Amino acid sequence: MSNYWIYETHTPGYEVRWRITDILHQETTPFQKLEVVETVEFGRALILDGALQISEKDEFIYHEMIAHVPMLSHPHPNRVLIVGGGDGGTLREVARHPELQLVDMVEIDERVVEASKRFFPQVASALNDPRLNLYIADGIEFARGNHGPYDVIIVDSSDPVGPAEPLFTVDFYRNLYNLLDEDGMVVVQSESPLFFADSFKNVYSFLNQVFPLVQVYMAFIPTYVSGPWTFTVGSKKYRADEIAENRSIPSPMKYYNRSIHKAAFALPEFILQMLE
Ligand code: AG3
Repeated sequence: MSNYWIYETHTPGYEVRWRITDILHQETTPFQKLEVVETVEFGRALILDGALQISEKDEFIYHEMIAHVPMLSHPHPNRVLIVGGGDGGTLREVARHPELQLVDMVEIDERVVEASKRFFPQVASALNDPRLNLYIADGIEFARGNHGPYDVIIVDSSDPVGPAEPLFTVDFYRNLYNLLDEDGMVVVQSESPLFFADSFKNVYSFLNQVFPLVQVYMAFIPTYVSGPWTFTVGSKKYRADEIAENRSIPSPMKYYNRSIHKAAFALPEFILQMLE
């Protein structure tokens, strides 16, 4: 077996190493360091600035959960905005809803889109969907502009260091609020409640400053820092923990189902206390 390892450093006290068989690609884009490696346990993986973003084996969990929870709790998600998400995984799941009429995606780093098309064709599969308008642009600038209105906005960013840092601010969420229709909702990938507790708490408190209804849900993502991962929804009208009555669930799914949708909103005590 190969004896190559890559190291993913999460905090000064916690590092994960992955045995890899190959480095398929490495480049420094204008925004970040981008690597594609072949891991022994999780298949091919995309790494940005040293943090694993997608692995072939478990990307379905993150992408199904970030997409279908808002897409199915909204009764008519016709117009959707994805901020980030350049690999196309979130788009792939959003595109499975026949209600979708238009999806704008704003990704800052064109190289992520290119790398995904080349190395992760199953993830990038919807990047040629005719309903998609892809903007290679800064999400912060885009959100200040005159776009929308959207029914659902999904913020599929990397961690709040490097290019994604300004996406974790109250000003940005205020702008997203303005891009949403009067019954719209936004979901933000809000990091590990254990390792990035401050980011997680900030997202919750910032969204609460802007939206009347804020709800947190979780999924277990083996390749992300220690597993438990949070998503936070800011909504103008609909509860995110309820599937809208008129909607039917696309099939097949590999993680998401009706019970998971409900159960994902059940939070452990220590997380509830973090939100007080
Ligand atoms: N976006 C969230 C990745 C967060 C990973 N963080 C980490 N490993 N420290 C993933 C993008 C997938 N479309």
